[in-house]
Amino acid sequence: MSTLQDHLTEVEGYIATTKEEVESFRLKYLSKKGILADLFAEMKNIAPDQRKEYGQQVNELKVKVEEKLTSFQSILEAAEDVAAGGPVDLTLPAAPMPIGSRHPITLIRNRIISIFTRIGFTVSDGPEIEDDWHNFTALNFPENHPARDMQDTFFIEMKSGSQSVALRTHTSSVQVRVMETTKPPIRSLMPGRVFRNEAISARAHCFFHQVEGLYIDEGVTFADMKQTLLYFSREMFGAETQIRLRPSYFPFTEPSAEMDVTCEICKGKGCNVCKYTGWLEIMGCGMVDPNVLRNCGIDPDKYSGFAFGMGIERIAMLKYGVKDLRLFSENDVRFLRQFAAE
Ligand code: 2U9
Repeated sequence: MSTLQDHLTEVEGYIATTKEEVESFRLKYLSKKGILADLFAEMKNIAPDQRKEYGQQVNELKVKVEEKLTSFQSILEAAEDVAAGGPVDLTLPAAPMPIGSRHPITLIRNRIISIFTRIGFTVSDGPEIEDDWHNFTALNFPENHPARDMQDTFFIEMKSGSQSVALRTHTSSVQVRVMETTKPPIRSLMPGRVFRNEAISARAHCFFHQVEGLYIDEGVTFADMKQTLLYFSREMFGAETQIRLRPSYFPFTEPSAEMDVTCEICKGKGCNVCKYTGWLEIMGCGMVDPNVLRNCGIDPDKYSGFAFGMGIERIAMLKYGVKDLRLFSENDVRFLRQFAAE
């Protein structure tokens, strides 16, 4: 069932291009059996102490609907006059430009960036087409090692027959470039699109978006990583959020872990989003492997660091309750418009 906020979002983003559309919008909201009539009738079921606030919100919606109607009616009438060769009223306001909304992936990416830039992280960018060194070898994926199969890669056919150019499978390749060119301390985030050769379904796609982070300095420890990720989780999912780390394996970090946060929806009690575990897995992390530091020209005896990586789609699905990954890349405006209020 749509909430009052859903209706407000719809009305604010509404655009009509014909008189018929204006009329059906009017009927939908203002007719005897329209949405506003239903919302006013609902008043009797609202608790007395909340009735005043509810009434104000419904009235606010009604005013917005009426404003939209008046504006589109006058614009479309003026357009008809012009089309019929009538006089042009130059004092009329210009037709409103339809304003789009930010994509949910952009919204989540910007939130992640803002949380980490507040504690001194910068943002780095790099190419989507990568060479074998930056995507695999520098990251401690040995030649012909099964670890390379963990990330089904799209290789690019080169005229030379070389198999060493591919679409990046993670943004870690950007981290390698940063490490090769920057003397520590390094505190940087790498947001970007990555590619994996997977069949498209509700839960997998051949491209998705990641944000990775890297912190390298003298004396950086696992405890620094835990505290940084706890800070991130509480900013992202709420001040009461708890985290837990489970041992894992990545070629580029040692030790490695997967990080879970307490489920924001059921507050850890168990619900169908967290599959009744109370926990949601949101990222991988670990201490940068000394081999990786060495490969990038950083002395592992002097410096240490931690890294983490998360899929933006996964976080967006959890935060917005989206059940199908494909919605993020289909550009259906009915889906995208729902994020207009953010
Ligand atoms: C360097 C060294 C270490 C980045 C990391 C992960 C763990 C991780 C996955 C999360 C979900 C990818 O989008 S996902 O499928 N990532 O679990 N990423 S540590 O570690 C780095 C990166 C760069 C030089």
